[in-house]
Amino acid sequence: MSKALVHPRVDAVGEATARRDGATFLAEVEPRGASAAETDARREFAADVARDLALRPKRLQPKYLYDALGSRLFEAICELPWYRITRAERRLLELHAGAMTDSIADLTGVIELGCGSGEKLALLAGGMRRRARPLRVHLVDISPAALDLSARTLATVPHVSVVTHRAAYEVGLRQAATSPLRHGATLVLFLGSNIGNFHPAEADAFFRTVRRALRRGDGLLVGADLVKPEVDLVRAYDDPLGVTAAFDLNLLVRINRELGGTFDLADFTHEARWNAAESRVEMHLHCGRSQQVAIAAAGISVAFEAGETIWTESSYKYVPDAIAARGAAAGFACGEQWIDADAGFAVTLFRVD
Ligand code: AVJ
Repeated sequence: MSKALVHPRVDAVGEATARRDGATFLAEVEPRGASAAETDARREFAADVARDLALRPKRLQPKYLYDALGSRLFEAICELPWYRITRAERRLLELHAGAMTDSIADLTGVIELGCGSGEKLALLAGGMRRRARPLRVHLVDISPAALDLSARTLATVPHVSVVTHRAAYEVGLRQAATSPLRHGATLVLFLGSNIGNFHPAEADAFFRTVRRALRRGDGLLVGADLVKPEVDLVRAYDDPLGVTAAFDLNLLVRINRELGGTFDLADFTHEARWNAAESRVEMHLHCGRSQQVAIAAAGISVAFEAGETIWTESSYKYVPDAIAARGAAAGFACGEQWIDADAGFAVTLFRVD
């Protein structure tokens, strides 16, 4: 296949010009007083967008869905009657917090990866039956807003002290697990079916990374959404109120604002597809007519054909045994599983024996 077909159709001269403009644009849109970290983050966003829109199919990474508005829209999704993950998991934690934490003897530390609002952790801490010592909670998230909210929620829970790590999972996990203050056993939480965003090889790597960071007696609690009828899966990711569509399309709004993109929102529509062979729901942004879209800060101009899509997220759905098998493959002993059969959701406890 010729290279022109697998890359954005920009000729060499045009590309060089666009690059120079990109650098200029990046400097211009950078708010005055932006920190070095903010500038780096924007540069990385631009580089990721340029790389992923050159792939076939075109892609964008789901982590970029969560700017300030995207995070609010995600919170709204969690309240939708068709998106049952959050409520099902909350119910399981409310019912079984005692049993979930009892089986980790001398539990003194919790590390939550992707902390969200802190509400679930508060439920778990509040439901612990034997609390010999105060509980030290490490929150790991790349979003400062999520860390703030979580820390505030947990401030009201007695005997809990909070340490925040603004970092990617792996880095934050290492910081938290090697904390000199560490004594007793640690429980790592990976909730909300965030595991669903990982492709199979990434999920395996994730389990191995957590396993390496832990010691005998520690545990890992994973919440995962289960396979269910296709109509329910599709409605959960393409709701009748259009909130998920707004969440998905906001990624283009964000590119227009932060990177000087020229996406015309009227030409793109949100799509949710159940890919049974891969056991995942895919979100796509479908382009209705052929056009060229420029993204100044990324130094690119991208050709779209009518009917082409940008693949923005995968949410893998599990059967209970498949979750247990993933952990076992990484060297964990599978403890118990708590299942909400109605919503189709499982919380699984892994232990290091
Ligand atoms: C936060 C990744 C678990 O995949 O269900 C919700 C994100 N995307 N609706 C999921 C999401 C569309 C959510 N996770």
